[in-house]
Amino acid sequence: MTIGAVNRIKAKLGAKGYREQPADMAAYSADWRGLRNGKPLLVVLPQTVEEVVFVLRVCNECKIPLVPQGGNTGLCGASVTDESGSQILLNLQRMNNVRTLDVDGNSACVEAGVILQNLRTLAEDNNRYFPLSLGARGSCQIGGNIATNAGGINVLRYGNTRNLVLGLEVVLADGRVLNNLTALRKDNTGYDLKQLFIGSEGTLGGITAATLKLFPLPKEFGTVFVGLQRLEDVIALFSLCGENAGDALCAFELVSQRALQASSKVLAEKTVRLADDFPWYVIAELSAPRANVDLHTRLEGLLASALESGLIGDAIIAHSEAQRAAIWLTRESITEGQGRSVRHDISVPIASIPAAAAALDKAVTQVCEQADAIVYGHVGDGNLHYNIGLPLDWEEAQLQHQAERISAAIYAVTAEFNGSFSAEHGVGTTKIDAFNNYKDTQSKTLMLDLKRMLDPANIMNPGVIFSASR
Ligand code: FAD
Ligand code: 2HG
Ligand code: ZN
Repeated sequence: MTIGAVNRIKAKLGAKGYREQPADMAAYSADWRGLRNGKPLLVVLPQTVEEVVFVLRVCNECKIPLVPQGGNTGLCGASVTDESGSQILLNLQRMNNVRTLDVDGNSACVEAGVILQNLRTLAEDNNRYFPLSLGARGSCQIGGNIATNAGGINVLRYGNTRNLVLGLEVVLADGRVLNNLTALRKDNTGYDLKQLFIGSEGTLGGITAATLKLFPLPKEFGTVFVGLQRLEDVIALFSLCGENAGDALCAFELVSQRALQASSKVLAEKTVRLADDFPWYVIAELSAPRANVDLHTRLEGLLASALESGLIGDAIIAHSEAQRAAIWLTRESITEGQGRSVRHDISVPIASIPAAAAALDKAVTQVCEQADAIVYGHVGDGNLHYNIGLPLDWEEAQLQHQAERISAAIYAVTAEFNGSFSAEHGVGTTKIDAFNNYKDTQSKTLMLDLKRMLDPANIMNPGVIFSASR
């Protein structure tokens, strides 16, 4: 039955539409973190909605599990198949058309395989802005961004991916197409079904296209790199920036000294430098849609008063686009520079961050004295990457054992502070224990009911969010 199904899919998609040799499938098989090295039954590369429909119908009929994949930059082990050789990998890269661009209406309808940076560039070429921005923007795809409800550095001003989606086209597990590709800003005609698929991590259907919001293109940026002594001061600076800049504040990111070290490992030279080292750094950015709005003067005033009151220790303002890019490169290189750490993307209420960080430090050290905390993140959203490096000479089994204990301690502290065990990257396969332990029972039950209704044969990314056995 499986061989027949594979042959039908191959015949329908043609030679460009699939890969079947292990060497050709290798590029799609391992995830970015190297956590999973899958063995797909077949990699399919459809180019049209009709082809996606065909693949899903056949998989549903023959009960073949299927893993949707975009740019394969996900960080929670959900974007590749398992090692059984029984799952099909559905990569959307060839569905990369821009269907419509409505400049006056501030929206674009694009297919799922469009690379995030390409959409940002297209918007910019048309004097518009697509604000989703993350280190993986040159590789990740719109479908993946939507399926993970990606965050990034501009959530503070523009919201998560969820807030950027006006409409969706989704192929359901049984091959039916949900066409919700509206560009309407207001529509109260019953349930907002697109929300179900945003953040669903490929477990409910294959997203094939989306209508997305565009914004006026910022013409002026004010970007600053600040050194501070205490996390309490970081939170006070956040309040000050909000009070002074209001909606112009679009990013407020935290970098610890240890995270800065990690970043400088992958940069040829330190791109941002203050005269002294500080335990904490903040990257804050203001933007304005009009040129010649003097954000720098506003920032200088704000920073001068913060310096005078001792809230901050030092600061650099970017005076050119190159300096601004260097500041952001420093922030974005942390992910790569830390190597294989135990990663977390927790959130807590913003005011609790200093107390939560102290409790996290204590709990992690109690579990493992060698833990090397690499802390950074989207502090303006209450979202911390509290990542833990472990000794490089440890055996894999020892690493695994300690990683599990450390993550359990981190999630327990996060729960004490009424936080979330995943603010950004999703549950995937790596946070199923946390999902089982910390997600409330009613939500879990309702999610499973929805999953069973939309995907009764459990073919869509099985083993992601919910345990494979369900
Ligand atoms: P993939 O990794 O291919 O897939 C991710 C999930 O989406 C999987 O569950 C997959 O099955 C599903 N999926 C993919 N495409 C579809 C589709 N068309 N239909 C249905 N399901 C689909 N994330 C953040 O939130 N914020 C950050 O700041 C951030 N920074 C990052 C920096 C780096 C250097 C890296 C490597 C990753 C970063 N990430 C970040 C994580 C990752 O980039 C995002 O989760 C991104 O949205 C994933 O997009 P992708 O196209 O690579 O999806
Ligand atoms: C970021 O904020 C990403 O840079 C990646 O979400 C986080 O490296 C990580 O774990
Ligand atoms: Zn992040």
